[in-house]
Amino acid sequence: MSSAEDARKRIEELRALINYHNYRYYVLDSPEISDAEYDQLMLELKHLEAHHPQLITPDSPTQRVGAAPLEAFGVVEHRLPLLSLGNVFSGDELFAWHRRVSNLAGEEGLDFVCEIKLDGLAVALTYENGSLVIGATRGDGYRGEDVTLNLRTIRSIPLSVPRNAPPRFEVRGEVYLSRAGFKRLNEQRAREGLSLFANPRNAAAGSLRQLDPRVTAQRPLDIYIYALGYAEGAAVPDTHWERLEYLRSIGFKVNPHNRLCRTIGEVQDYYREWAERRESLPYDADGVVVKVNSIEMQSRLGTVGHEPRWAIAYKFPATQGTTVLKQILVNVGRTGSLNPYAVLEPVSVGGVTIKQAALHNEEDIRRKDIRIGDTVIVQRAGEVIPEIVGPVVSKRTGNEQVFSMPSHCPVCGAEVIKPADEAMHRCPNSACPAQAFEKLKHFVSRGAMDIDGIGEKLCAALMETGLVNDIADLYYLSREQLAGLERMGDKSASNVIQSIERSKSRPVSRLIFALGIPHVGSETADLLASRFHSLDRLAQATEEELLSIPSIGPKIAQSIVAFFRQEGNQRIIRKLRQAGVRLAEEVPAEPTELPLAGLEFVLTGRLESFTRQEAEERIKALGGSVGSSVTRKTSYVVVGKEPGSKLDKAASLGIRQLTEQQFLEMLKGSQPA
Ligand code: JCF
Repeated sequence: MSSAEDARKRIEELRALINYHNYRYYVLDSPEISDAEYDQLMLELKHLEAHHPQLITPDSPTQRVGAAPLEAFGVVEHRLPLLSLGNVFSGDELFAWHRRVSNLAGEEGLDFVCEIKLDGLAVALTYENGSLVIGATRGDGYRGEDVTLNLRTIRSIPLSVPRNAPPRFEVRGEVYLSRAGFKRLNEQRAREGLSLFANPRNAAAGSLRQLDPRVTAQRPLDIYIYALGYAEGAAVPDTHWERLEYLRSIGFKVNPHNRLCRTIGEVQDYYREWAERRESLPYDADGVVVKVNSIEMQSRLGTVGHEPRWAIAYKFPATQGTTVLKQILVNVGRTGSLNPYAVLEPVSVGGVTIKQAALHNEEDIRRKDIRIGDTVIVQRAGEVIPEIVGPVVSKRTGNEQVFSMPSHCPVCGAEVIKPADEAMHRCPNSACPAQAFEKLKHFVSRGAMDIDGIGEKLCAALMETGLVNDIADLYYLSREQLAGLERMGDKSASNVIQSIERSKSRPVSRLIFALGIPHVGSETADLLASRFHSLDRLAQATEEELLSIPSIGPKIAQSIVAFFRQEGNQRIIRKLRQAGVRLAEEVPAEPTELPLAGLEFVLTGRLESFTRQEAEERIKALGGSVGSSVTRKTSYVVVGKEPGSKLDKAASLGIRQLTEQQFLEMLKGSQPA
């Protein structure tokens, strides 16, 4: 056999292998080989094709990207029009559609195929003799744009299909971007200073309509095939459901969540299920598509205008709406962060009226170019606070105002600071009433001290009446004082007093979290409690000591030290102690848990990083002990400048010696080499 013949064979083998692994990875989402092994196959194929260019075919997996940019897209006449769908928005409308269809269909029992409706854009793919030849957008339904070169870059679109596929056929599908892909793309664009896409749909459309296929190839586009358009030269199944199964069997990516439903009740169930679970999908879905299953019945029902009678889109409640941004106000958070939010002209989105939306921080507002007076797109998802997607720039009048953060705290008037390494502006005044209020709310909340019966309203009343100025004041309230508040009966006052009383014995981890130390969340609080077992020990911890705890970095360590150094916080802790709030765990600290437990140190000579007393304190805080003379029990001798006779003694007994540097390392938690 000639070497050219060998090459041809190997090329075919490699193409089949690569196509198979492509399919495992991009269609089934279930790869069988590593990326490196895949790359190796691809490399070998590219190498062989480079030496035998006459063997390169358009459906080779090496040929997905490679074409030069186009001047413009060509026009593709669709052989069968690409239809759009009529919409229904309620169960009643769905049932009305079902009645119409059933009346036209006569006595026959109909079944239905339900699909997730993706928010992307429709395309038609034509295959001839096993190869993808044309890919086109929907356009006006009759004539679309030829985006073949771009569609070829989508890895879940097969460039070739098995030999048993019809000689000529067309499939339809929805090209989309996952939410994660969209986020990545926009983050990259933000880094490069480019304008952002408003949503995954726009991003997918923009990506597919690129004249340069190399740009499209960089975008994480994907596709689900939702129908067979036509097929020539081979028999195909006569129900929509079986056709989808068939398309899946010849390598197309078909949505696994499709369902065959026997009754309209089952259709309704499918809709309810996915309306509930839509957020769990990795892509945006805007409804479900319901189709009559029988193809014969589909043609009998026919179309009206662009819309088939035999299919309907049952839309999910909207998640986006547009409205006017009236004002940007600023809230002061628990740690003094200035949180901007939008005051909106009330708008109903998916049945919920939205009046406010989160704006995160100044940088975010600037990046999205949101201005006061703008018409904006608002978005709501599940239970989370509504967000502003971006402005509708075409609606600008020129009277919109660029927002900037206030230079002074809107509550206490202190001058605002903006740490360079943080996104948020801050009010640095820890006595700011806004901070006190947020701290109080946090302190009593479920995950913190969990004081039943004290909610936001009572917190506000307690502060307004001056009964409570800081969290510790809670423990000095009397039943009479509480009962004297508006809308507070004797009974509720007693209940609140009881809840406050009960909260005194919460675990120390809860208390640490409840104090609201910046950057200390509940997990960090647990960690600190298991390490120190007492608020006093935590309060005495140095930054180095805290840093020696795995998963505590400089930001948290600094924040803790700064918190306990503040006079105001020390006073609050004294008041808590006085009131009988539990500040220490009953279980004594296990000595073996501390890094220097059981080790005795002897210091000799002068240390540069700290005084002798500081060094001794540090050793003790980590569970070690300090001896005054070197004995056989001494674990380490720390040798400073101008050491004394202790060094000689250590040498004669063979005791380990540490330089100051090694000692410092050890305090940080690592053993000396
Ligand atoms: O996922 C979609 N957006 C989608 C659109 C799914 C379908 O089954 C469709 C469609 C548009 C028209 N079917 C038709 C007939």
